[in-house]
Amino acid sequence: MSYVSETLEQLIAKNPGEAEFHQAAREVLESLEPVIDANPAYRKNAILERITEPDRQIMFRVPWIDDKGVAHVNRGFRVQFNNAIGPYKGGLRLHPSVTLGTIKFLGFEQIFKNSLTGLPIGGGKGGSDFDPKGKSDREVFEFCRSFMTELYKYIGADVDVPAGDIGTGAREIGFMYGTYKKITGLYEGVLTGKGLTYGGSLARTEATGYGLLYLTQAMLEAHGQSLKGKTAAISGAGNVAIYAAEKATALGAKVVTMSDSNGWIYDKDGIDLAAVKEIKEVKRARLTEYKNYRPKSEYSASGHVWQVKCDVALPCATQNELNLDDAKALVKNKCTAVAEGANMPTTAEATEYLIKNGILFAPGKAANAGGVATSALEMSQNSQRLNWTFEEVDTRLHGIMVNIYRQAAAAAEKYGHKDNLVVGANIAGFTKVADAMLAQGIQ
Ligand code: NDP
Ligand code: 2IT
Repeated sequence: MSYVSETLEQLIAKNPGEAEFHQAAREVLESLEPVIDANPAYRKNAILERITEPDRQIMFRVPWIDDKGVAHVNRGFRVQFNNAIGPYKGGLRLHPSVTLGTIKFLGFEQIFKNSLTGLPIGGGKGGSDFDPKGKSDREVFEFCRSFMTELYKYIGADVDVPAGDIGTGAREIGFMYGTYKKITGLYEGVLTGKGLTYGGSLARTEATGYGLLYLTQAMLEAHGQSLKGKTAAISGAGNVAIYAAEKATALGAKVVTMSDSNGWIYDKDGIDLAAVKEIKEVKRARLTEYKNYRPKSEYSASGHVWQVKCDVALPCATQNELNLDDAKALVKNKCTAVAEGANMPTTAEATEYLIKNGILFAPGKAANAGGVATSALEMSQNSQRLNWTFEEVDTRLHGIMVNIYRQAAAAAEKYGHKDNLVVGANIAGFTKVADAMLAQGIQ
């Protein structure tokens, strides 16, 4: 049995019930075969066993009291996966579906994504099965404070630096930062995605969505295409989706769909982003309200946005939201590119189908790395006690995304999988971390 198959078999046996982690690990490990074969030192030094086993996984009780005085208990997680190239770095997801397996898949992906940015950050992820939806600000504060009274023990500006993800935005980061500072007395860059008045970076809010489009543009240009005049389908209506839609529009595309967990909107004249921002960012409401702003738009509570005809598809909501049927519809409708704003939004079968059918495919760990890259730029600014301008951060972000595309494309070609960015991103991200692990001995 090959080293990769052996490691995967052990991983599945040792981590039962963690389907998303198995899915992410399988995708990465299988694409590493050519590199593993070419470098016997990786097997000799148990690199695959070590890179798939987190340094530590922390699970804790998070009790909080609601507005009626009733106590609740959620489960908190932080998985510190790998710090070979820098402090653990990765977001905190607050969503009722969160399990240890979810956080492990995200933390594992983060190792390679963070490596691709070229910046010194290791991989980690955390979160809770708490649902911020429908909670008052006071309830969210209670939860965040309780969560941080445990998490603070394990993090620090040079140790582990959490940030936002699904359900964790500026409000939650503010509450958590305040609690960390209150307990430790340290004013340090322990979280990223902070508000601009207390250490946040300009362009961090926009970074994941903008970065997604910078990488998409680089990929299209390498194939003699551009975003100008293209129709784009986007899923999600959160942080990533909103700023992906903003940049896609600025680069000349027309965005015709967005979605939330209840349904999706189709606006053939192009989505009114100011309306979506008001509904989602200000009112924290549902996309059903979009019709009040644009009576001619359509709302659907069933199916996926991928059934709509588009040239470019940008899944920006959550994992496994683009399945084989969706992939078939995209191919049938002559879509030319899929770039993942979310983490692992395309199922394994759908990814294979899209690539086989010649669709340009940018995997999340390359395409959505702009968020964490800009988080690392926020860490730099915090260390320097300086703030850079929006243009400076945005220019660096653009350079990082173009470089990620080039690195992934070059690694794919070098190992005989030209244009396969899944293989290329995994190999390029892995090599740097694995070589750092080799240099540091068996730890
Ligand atoms: P937000 O919470 O801001 O938005 C998430 C959006 O996706 C919402 O519209 C939400 O709908 C929808 N959604 C979430 N979960 C589900 C679900 N289970 N089924 C259907 N729809 C769902 O999160 P982000 O925009 O920050 O994150 C989106 C994706 O991007 C995630 O995969 C995240 O890991 C990834 N990502 C985020 C980065 C960041 O910097 N924020 C960086 C890199 C990747 P509703 O409003 O109904 O909840
Ligand atoms: O998935 C991700 O890369 C994020 N949620 C952003 C992590 C970060 O540390 O900014």
